[in-house]
Amino acid sequence: MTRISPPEPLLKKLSEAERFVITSHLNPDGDAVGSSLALARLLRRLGKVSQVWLHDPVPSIYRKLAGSDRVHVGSEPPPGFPGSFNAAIALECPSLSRSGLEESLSELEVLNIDHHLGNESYGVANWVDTSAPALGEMIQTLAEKLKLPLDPGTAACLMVALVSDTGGFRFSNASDRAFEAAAELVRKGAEPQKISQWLYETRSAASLRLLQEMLASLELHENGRIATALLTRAMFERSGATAEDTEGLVEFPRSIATVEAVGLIRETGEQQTKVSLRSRDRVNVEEIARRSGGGGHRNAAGYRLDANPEQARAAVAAELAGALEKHDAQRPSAD
Ligand SMILES: [Mn+2]
Repeated sequence: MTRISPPEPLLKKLSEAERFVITSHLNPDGDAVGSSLALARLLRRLGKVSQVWLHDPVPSIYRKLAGSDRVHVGSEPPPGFPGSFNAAIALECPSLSRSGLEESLSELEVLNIDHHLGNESYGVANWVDTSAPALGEMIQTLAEKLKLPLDPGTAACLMVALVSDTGGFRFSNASDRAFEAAAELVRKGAEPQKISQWLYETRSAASLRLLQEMLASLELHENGRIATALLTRAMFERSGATAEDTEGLVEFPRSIATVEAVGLIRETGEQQTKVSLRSRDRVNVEEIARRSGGGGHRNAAGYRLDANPEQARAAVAAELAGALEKHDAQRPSAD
């Protein structure tokens, strides 16, 4: 797929404005955190002021990244906002509401940088490249374009973005671009072994107890092609786990040989759930999420559903069965 270069209006804004707020989506993942911190560092190299502002806290596995302790967290604006800032940069937000800070950020000109399908082009400048393996890879392209050399700290941020969005280079977005970007980051001082340890070997004991509970709730549907599992409030209570401990749990049902699509349902309140969908290959779960007001990628998406966990499970299993049927119908008969 063709790489989309940073558009001129974006480069112009980046060079003209002096003080930026950088934000990303709710429940920030490795790409959101790594890209935000890397962009902040790059803008500072240009002599600009940049403040990262996220609605939700930085998960502990990303707190080893330089600058993560300076992220402003919460719905209250950082000091001096909006008067002392010229522009807001939204990363990884298909719509500005995904930041959870839409109302405040609308007071500034917004620059929109994203790699999600269905981005609403809400910025005064928009750079959307859906073939980018991670937003971090776009930030790396931007650094190159601005002729800003990467220091080891920035390279580490971008590596965290790339490794986490490609699932450790195992997902369909682990493209030639992903490996080329990674090679460059290693040359600039990123240490893959250290980063893998941060991302994959720093689980809490509570998260494993929660995993045990989740696996006990596992159900297979459609001859084992679909798996669903639950994370109820009672499970969180029994295991002592927090929302943060759910990171990566959805990958376990997906690792079953016969499973092509997974729905993990997390109970967030009375009659309220958050659904995480995962799929293999060409089974499209993004369509399901988008229909329900959520979003994501073809193989990883999510949305909120007002239902109790078992109701949500039934609904999600039916949606996934529909996606499989669609996938089967599109598959050439020789396959
Ligand atoms: Mn991403």
